[in-house]
Parts: sequence; C-alpha cells; structure tokens
Amino acid sequence: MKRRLHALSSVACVLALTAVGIGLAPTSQATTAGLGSPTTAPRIVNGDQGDPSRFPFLVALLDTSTYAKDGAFQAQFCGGTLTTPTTVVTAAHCVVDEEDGSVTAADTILIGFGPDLKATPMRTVQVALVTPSPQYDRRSVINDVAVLTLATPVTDVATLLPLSPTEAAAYLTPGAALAVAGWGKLQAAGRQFASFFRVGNLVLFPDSTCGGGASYVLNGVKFLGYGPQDADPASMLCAAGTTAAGARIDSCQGDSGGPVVEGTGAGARLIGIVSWGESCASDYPGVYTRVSAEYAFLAANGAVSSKAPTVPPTITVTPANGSITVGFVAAADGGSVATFAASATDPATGQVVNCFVDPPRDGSPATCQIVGLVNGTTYQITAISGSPLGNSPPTAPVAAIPVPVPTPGTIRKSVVLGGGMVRFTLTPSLDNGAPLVANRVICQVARTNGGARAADIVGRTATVRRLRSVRYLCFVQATNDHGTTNSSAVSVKVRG
Ligand code: 4AZ
Repeated sequence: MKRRLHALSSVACVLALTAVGIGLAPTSQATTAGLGSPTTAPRIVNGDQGDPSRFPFLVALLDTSTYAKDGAFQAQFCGGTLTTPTTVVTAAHCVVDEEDGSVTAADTILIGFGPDLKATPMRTVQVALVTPSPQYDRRSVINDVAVLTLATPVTDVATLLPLSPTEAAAYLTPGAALAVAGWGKLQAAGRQFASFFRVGNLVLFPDSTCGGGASYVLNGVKFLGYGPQDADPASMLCAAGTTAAGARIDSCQGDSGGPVVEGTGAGARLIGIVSWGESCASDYPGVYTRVSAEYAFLAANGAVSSKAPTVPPTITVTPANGSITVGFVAAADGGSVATFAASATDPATGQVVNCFVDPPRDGSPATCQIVGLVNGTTYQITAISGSPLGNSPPTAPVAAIPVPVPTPGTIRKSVVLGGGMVRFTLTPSLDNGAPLVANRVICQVARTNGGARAADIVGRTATVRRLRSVRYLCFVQATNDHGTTNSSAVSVKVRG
C-alpha cells in the first residue's frame, strides 16, 4: 500500500508515452541533474523548500487506510489544490484506475492540510465525491483533471482560483514564470520523497514544444519537445526550469495532481495540474493539465468560486493636476474581481467621472486615473470591486482636491473699526503640502467688483484699511505653488 498510487501515476505516464511509440530516451539516460552530485541537498527535483504562506491551498491526497496505519508520509499519493472551501482540484489519473478505468471510492481518500506530512496530527478532511473529467482519456492522458468534493467545508484556508479562458491569453505567454509544488520524488531515480513540500520555479514553454515537437533552450539548457502523438496543446501545458548551475527543475512522481501557479496575491491563478512527463528532470519538460481548457468542467462541478466580491477594495487617493489617481487592493474575501472602478463626484454639481482598471495578474495594486477634473474642487471618491457576478458595496467616500491648491480659511467675524478699517477674525488657511506664498483677505466694492483692498493675514486676524463707506464683499485668498483658492465671500457695510 505504500505510495500505492505513485506506481499507478508513473504507469500512466509510461503508457502515455509508449503507446504512441516515439523514440524517447530510455529512463536511465533521461535522468539528469543532481544525481551525480551527492553534495547538493535533495530537492523536488532541484526545487526548494516550500513557503507555506505562498501555498496555503496545496493539499495532500492520502490513502485512508494507509494513513490510519502508517501516517501521512506513507499515505500520500498525489497533490491537489483547494479552489473553493468545498473543492479540491487534482489530476484524473490520481483517482482513476489505469487498468479498468474505475474511479477511486471517496471514502478511501482523505485530504491532508499543512506543509509537512510528518507533522502529527495532520489536519484531514473527508471526501464526499470524486469526479474525474468525463473527457479524461487514460491512453492519451488528455483532460487529466478531477474534482474532489469535501464532506465538510474548509473556510479558514486561502483558496486558489483556476485560470479562466478569458484570462488565459494574458497568463499563458511563453516564458511566463510559474511555480509547481508538491511532496513528490526528489530525484527521478530511487524512491526518496519529500516530507515538507517543495517548490520548483518553472518557465512556461511554447505550445510548439507541447505537441509540435519543437525543442526549446532555457538559460542555455536544451529541452526536447513532445510531438503530436504525445502531447496535445489544447489540453496540456509544457514547463520546466533550470537552476543557476544549469540543472533541470521538474515535478516528479507523487507531485501529480498538485498545482502549477502563476501570479501572486489577488492575481494568483491555478494554471496547471501536474500530469505526466518523460521521467523527471529529463531532456523533456514536464506536462501539465491546461486548467483554462478545463474551466467549464471545473465550474460545472463547483470548483470555481462563483462568489461576487463582498468587501470593497482598499483605495489610495492621490490628487494631481486636473486628475485624481486611485490605487486599489482587492479584499481577500474569496470573491473574484474582474474590474476595479472608482468615481469622483462633485457634490456641488452632482457630476460624476469614473475610471476602470483590471486587477494586474502579479497581484500588485491596480491604479486608474480620473481625468477632466477641476483643480481646487473638492470631489468625493468612492470605489468598488466589480465582477460579472455582482459588485462589492462602495468604499466610504474619500474627499480629494485635484492639485494640492490651498484650502482658504473662512471669515468668522468682521468688526468695522471706523476710519475705513475692518478687522477680520479667521480660521487658518491650509497649505495642503505646498507652502503658502500668499494668504490674505480681499475686499471688493459689492456693486462694481472693483476698488479692491487687501491685507495679509497675521495669526488669525487681518485688518483691511482705506475702505470707502459702501458695501464690500470680502473673502480669503490663499496661494501656493499649485494655485490660488478663494473662500466664499461675506458682505460688510463700511462706515466712514
Ligand atoms: C508521475 O509519475 C509524474 N516530470 C509526474 C510528473 C512528471 C513525471 C511523472 C513530470 O506522477
């Protein structure tokens, strides 16, 4: 029973390749890097120790009875990915008998959570339903995907979204950086498995290597390609990595079913599932199920979050000249964000101006710029996370003024002193980050808007002199390097 399905997985791989009869190198020649260098620590094959915070969604498929007898390290037979609180996505070949096509009974599989198979006790959850893709073909290994439905939801572990067809073009560019994770063999030869999961940094190969037979050189290391009889680029991806020393990085037996991830943060996606390959770290890349091609199957079996964002994004608001730039970070509420939107409302006129941006796939903050705004006007900024399934509620409004012009103080009190003098008491003007170059009270003859007299504000007062005995409109005018802003005016009747 020890690592029972490892053997099955590797048989699946061998059959896939031999059935089509291309002249692949014998396994003994195909094994490569690291084998002759006992000084280097064992790796996934040439991977690194996993960072659990980067792969919370990585799960182990455990054989129930082996787990009871010998623990998780012996019972682990495949990897998987938690894509919703109730679904694990894995490879079909992990749960379909190679010989007769029978599907593994749900009660013989436990899902193990945690990075270390030798940690006791491992957190386990029972499986209620095992659903391999009806399009999975044991001979060609096309559509190598299955959904395991959990008996109880796991709500405290971060999930990973499967790549959707609409996102595929942006993610699946040859040369894209990927990571594969699992507890599989550390070397192609022998039976040395990882206890703590390992991660291999891979590069996505062109489709021409994955059914077109083209070879590919990565960092000076030449990889051979799979021909049309071996690999099907419609349902498979090819990928491999190299170490700085020129060794090949690959998944191996026991990694099957586990995730290939591209992107980080809100942009992270499950793009591949460990499926098969010509041995491990050989002259050939590893082959992975193309998740975006299985999206309809995954969605139909509940393995895609159908959740609209429920929590607004966190926003940063930066005023600029005639515009306001809004930065967005999606909330980690499990909702899938298709678009961020922000709007600026002028409360005085009710006018609204919007901007939109898609979340970047590297998980970095998205930004968009609301343009065509009037400098010095106070706008109210709100934002949402949007999706075809619905939008989050808006953020609380944040006030922003395009260009940091000053905010003038307001006139609190005016005292007519006689002799053509009026003394004003004011609230302070705000420089909004750029020092005031002028800050004064200006009085104009109300009837003509002429005859202006001004006085600098000193402390909280200003005394305007040489006024005539007429009605004036008086206001605060503050100026910094970005511009000048006037307060609203108060009416003052001057007597001589
Ligand atoms: C396997 O037997 C297997 N190098 C998984 C991945 C690869 C080869 C074999 C890719 O499960």
